[in-house]
Amino acid sequence: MQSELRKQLLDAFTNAGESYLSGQYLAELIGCSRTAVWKHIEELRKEGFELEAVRKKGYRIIKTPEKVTADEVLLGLTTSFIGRNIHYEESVESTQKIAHNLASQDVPEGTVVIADEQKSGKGRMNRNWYSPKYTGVWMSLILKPNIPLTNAPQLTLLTAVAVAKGIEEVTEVIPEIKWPNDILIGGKKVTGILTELQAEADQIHSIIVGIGINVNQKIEDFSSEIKEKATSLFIEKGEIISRAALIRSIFKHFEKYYLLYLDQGFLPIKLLWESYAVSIGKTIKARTLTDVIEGKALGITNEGVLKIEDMSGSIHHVYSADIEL
Ligand code: BTX
Repeated sequence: MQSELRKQLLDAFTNAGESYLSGQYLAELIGCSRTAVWKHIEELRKEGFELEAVRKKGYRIIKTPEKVTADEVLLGLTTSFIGRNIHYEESVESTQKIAHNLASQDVPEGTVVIADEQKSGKGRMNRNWYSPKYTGVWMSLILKPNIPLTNAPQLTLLTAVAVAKGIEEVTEVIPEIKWPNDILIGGKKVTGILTELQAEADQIHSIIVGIGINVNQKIEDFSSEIKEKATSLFIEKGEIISRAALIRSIFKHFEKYYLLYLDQGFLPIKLLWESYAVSIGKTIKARTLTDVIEGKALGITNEGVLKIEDMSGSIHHVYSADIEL
């Protein structure tokens, strides 16, 4: 995890924008020696940040390394708790695994695990999630909401809205959400969300929300298995997208909607979710663990449960399923 000093230093550069900050000013602001400031600046340089140093003016950051390390994400982050505590690793099996371990060690809510590569990224029902190096956002967010266990799936829908807003803000491409956890562009999957729980009886200890976003992959980077159904932001927008900027935007929207949800419940999130929903009003096929239901998707309930009207007019409530449009 990042030291408090490093966080304060990056916050100072975030607030300074294009202005220079002197070593003396930074030392006083943070309450450390000028040597300590200098040491952190050298470490940022080693990580790939370019800092301009001008005599009598000080330092400013002129280029960032375009990775998704903690420093890269923290520079410009405006949240108060979502994503403030970042556990970054270049390559992992799955960020979910690490987040589960951290969650049981009582880390603060909003702690996030971010990796540049996952060697065995997980989808739902133990499916694989393809997570190649340096091209995507692979992260797991730890939440500790005081909500009933049965409401936990609502956080998948909330996450989908925050990710959709982040994608829209950073790329100007408007994605669609397919209930419950897919984000699509032009009918192809650009994001998957995996929500897992640590709970006892009816008490949630932690919710681990895994988010996988295809950002800078080219078409040829996808395996033949998923080529037809997957896309990336690069493919859709035609330019390289900053993964760190995308992560910061998602954190910003997530924190806003999460606080709204804790305060007012699911209803305001439902309305936001509906504005991105693609399946509503269409004939769909829902594969649950035990059943296949075909019919018209009527919408979601005030609790986030999908309602389908089958050919005979019966209404089904679907809590978890894979949807085919
Ligand atoms: P899902 O079960 O809805 O989707 C998995 C299916 O999606 C796979 O069976 C495959 O067909 C397809 N797929 C696999 N990889 C990709 C990809 N990169 N792009 C598009 N389609 C793909 C979705 O599960 C939940 C995914 C969560 C991933 C995050 S990443 C961070 C965290 N760590 C981790 O191990 N998982 C989560």
